[in-house]
Amino acid sequence: MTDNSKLYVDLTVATMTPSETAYGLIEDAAIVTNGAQIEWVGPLVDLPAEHAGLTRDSLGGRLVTPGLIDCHTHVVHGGDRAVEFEMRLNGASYEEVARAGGGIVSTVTATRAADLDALIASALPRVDALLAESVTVLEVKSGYGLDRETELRMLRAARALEQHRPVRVLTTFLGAHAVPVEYLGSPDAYIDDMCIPTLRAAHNEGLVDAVDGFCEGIAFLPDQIARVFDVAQELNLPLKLHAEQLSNLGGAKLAASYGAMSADHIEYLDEDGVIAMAKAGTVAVVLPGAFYTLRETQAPPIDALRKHGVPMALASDCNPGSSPMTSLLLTMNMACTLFRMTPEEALTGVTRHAAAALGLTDCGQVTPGQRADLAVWDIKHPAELAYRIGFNPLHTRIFGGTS
Ligand code: DI6
Ligand code: FE
Repeated sequence: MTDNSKLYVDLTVATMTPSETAYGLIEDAAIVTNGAQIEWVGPLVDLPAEHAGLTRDSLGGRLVTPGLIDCHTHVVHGGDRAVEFEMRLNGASYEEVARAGGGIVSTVTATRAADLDALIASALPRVDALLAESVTVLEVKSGYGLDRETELRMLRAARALEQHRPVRVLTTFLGAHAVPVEYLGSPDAYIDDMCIPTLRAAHNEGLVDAVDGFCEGIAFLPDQIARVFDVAQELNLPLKLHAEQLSNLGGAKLAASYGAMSADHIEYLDEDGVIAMAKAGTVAVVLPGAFYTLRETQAPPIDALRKHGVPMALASDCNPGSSPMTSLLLTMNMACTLFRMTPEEALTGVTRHAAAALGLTDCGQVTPGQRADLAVWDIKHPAELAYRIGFNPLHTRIFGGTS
């Protein structure tokens, strides 16, 4: 117990720790934080004597959960794609839009045109929307630069978000996101001559926490992704992969064979791929915002993921093309309504399993030793978080012990 200690009482806590009770729920609970860390959690009646003298901060019977974690975003990018949205509504498919030079490539043009300050400024309102729902950890990908300078600038902008807002940012290098126009028809040359050297440069600058790719017919084939992964492994960087979003190229299997932290999207994943992920401990990151926006009809294999015990995380996939969404609460609702995930799976997906998808062990649960990243909600039961649509019951967001 130190001067930094705080004692919260009059609360229910969803610890999200695996336990006998759903959500790891503890009623009539107390939480002791010590600076940026959680020191003690449990029923108030069990509060150790050493903490009993602390001033009590009543949370008025509210529900406490871990601060939410958005483990897959593209919040840093230039421009928007409202016109493409309109094109699709006039009949064009996502792949047709991409092949016509729209899609990812049009965002690349806008991102290349934006300087560092512009990238930060345009990302901040999106970050603020996520933080307003208690997000405390945010993953941000590059992948709209596709040239050395712009990829580095995106990652610098992502890192800079921590200077502008109380949030922890993890950066992911996604150079293998799309083939830029100057390499059109030469994806191998792009991978070898641009993507890999840029990854090395970004790593040298300390800008990369993980490496990702887009394994898809309209992007890169498994052997091209593998070349990027080989370099990432040489640099000791953990891996993630956009896999099986529009078709099944065996991306999740490839990711699992490299011991990747996560395979993301996975609508077209088959049971073989699920088994490979289970064996490798690769987290499934489910992205209902993209499924919804693209009006996809093939849902990810939730039953098979459950059957084989693959942890399921959820994320916004906030990006200007396939998921212009900045709400994890809506993401949770969509996962329940569209994929029949349970509200408990949904909340686990944006807390404990989202942490696992990022390789983090110090957040995503309310347990001693974890960071004091907490959300205080004006609700009684955690199922309310996934149940409502367009309603934000956040009362207080606590980041590293500070509200
Ligand atoms: N899959 C997606 O859904 C996003 N990226 C990816 O690899 C879409 C990116 C975009 O359309 O801008
Ligand atoms: Fe994505």
